[in-house]
Amino acid sequence: MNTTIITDIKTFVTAPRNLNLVVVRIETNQPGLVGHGCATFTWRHEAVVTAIDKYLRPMMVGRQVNAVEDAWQTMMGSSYWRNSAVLNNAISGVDEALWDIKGKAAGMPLYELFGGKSREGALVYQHADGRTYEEVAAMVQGYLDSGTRHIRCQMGTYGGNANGKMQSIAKPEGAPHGAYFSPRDYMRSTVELFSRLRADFGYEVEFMHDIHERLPLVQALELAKDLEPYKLFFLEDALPPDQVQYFKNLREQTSVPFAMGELFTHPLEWRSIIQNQWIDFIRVHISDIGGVTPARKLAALCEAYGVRTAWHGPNDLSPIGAAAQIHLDLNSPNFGIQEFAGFTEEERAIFPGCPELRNGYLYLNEQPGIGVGFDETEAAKFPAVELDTSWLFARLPDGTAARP
Ligand code: GCO
Ligand code: MG
Repeated sequence: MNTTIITDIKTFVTAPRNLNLVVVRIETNQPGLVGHGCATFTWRHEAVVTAIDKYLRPMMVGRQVNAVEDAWQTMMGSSYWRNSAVLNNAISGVDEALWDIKGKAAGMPLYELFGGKSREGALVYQHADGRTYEEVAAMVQGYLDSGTRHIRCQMGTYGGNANGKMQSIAKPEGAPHGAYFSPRDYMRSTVELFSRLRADFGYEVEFMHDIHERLPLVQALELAKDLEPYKLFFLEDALPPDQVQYFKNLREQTSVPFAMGELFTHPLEWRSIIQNQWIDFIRVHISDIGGVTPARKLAALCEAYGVRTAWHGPNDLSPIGAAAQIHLDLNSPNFGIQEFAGFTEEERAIFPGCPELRNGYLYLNEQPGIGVGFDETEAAKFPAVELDTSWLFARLPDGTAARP
C-alpha cells in the first residue's frame, strides 16, 4: 500500500445564502486525492479558521491519512482544554476530510465503510415558519404538495415573535434593545397553532416543534402537556443543555416524544439522558461534537438504548456536512429522521454533488467518500459576510438577557 501523506490543509469561508460556511480541504501526496470536511460554526467562523490554520494544520501536515481515529484523538487532546464549539468544529473539518479521503481511496461511499445501507433514502423533515397562521398553513400545504410529510411548524420563529408582538411587550423604563419575546404569549400561540393545524390537515401529516430552549423548566413541561392532543412526531430542544436532568420530570409527566441536543458539545451532556431513556431522538450538530468519528459512536450508544438519530440539519451547515450526516442516516439501524433546510442554486454550484430530495427522502449521489466536492472559483463569488446577529440577543419582557 502506498503511503499517503497529508501535504496541506486549507480553510475556506463562503456565504452563498448570507451565512458563513467553513470548509476544510486536505491535500495529499497522491495526485488528485483530496478530502473535504465541514467546520461550520457560522457565528464564530473566524475563530474556527484560526484554530485550524494556526493549530491543527501544523500538527497534521506530514501525517499519514489512514489513522482517522488516532488523528481525532490526537487533535482532541492537543489543546488540553477541550470540548468547546470552536475547537470541535475545527476538528470536525479535518475529521470529515480524512473520512472523505478514506472513502475515495477505497472507492466506496462512506456508508459502505460503515457497514452498508440500512435504507435507500433518508426520511426528512422541513420547516414551516410564518408570521401568521395562514402563512404557516400555506407552507405546510406547499411541503405536502412536494412530497414532504414531516413538517416542523413555528409561528414567528423561535419564541413566537409573530405579528410585531415584540413591540407591544410592556418593558421597564430604560430597557435595553434586543429581540424581546414573551414566554406566555409564545406558549399560547403555539398551542393555538397546532390546534388549527390539526383541524385543517388532520392526523396523517407528522408535525414537530422547536422550543429552542426558550422556556423556564416548568413551562416547558406545561407546553409539552398542552401539545399532547396534537400528537407531535417530536418536540425539539425543550431544555437548555445545562438543565438536561429535568428531562426526568418531563418523561415522567408527558407522553410527548423529545428530540434534544443541537447545542451539545460535551459527551457528559448526552450520556445520562440517553442511558436513562429520557429522550427519543438525539439531534446533535455533528461538526459541533467533532465530526463523523464521534457521531458514529454516539449513534451506536443511542442504538443500545432505543434512542433514534435526528442530526441537526439547519441552513448554517455546508452541503458537505449535510451529506456526511446522510451517510450515517443510511447506515444507522436506529436512524429516525433528518432535518433538511434545502440547498440553493448557488450552493449546488459551489458544492457539486449535493444530495437530492425526492418525495420526502434524501438521496446521495453514490460517489466515493462523502461525495460532495468544493469549487473554489464558485465559492469566491460569495465571500464571507457580516452576519445579522440581532436575533441572538434575546430578552425576556422585563429586559433580562435570555438564550436565543
Ligand atoms: C434548528 C435550529 C437552527 C438554529 C441555528 C443556529 O433546529 O434547525 O434550531 O435553526 O437556530 O442553526 O445558528
Ligand atoms: Mg433547533
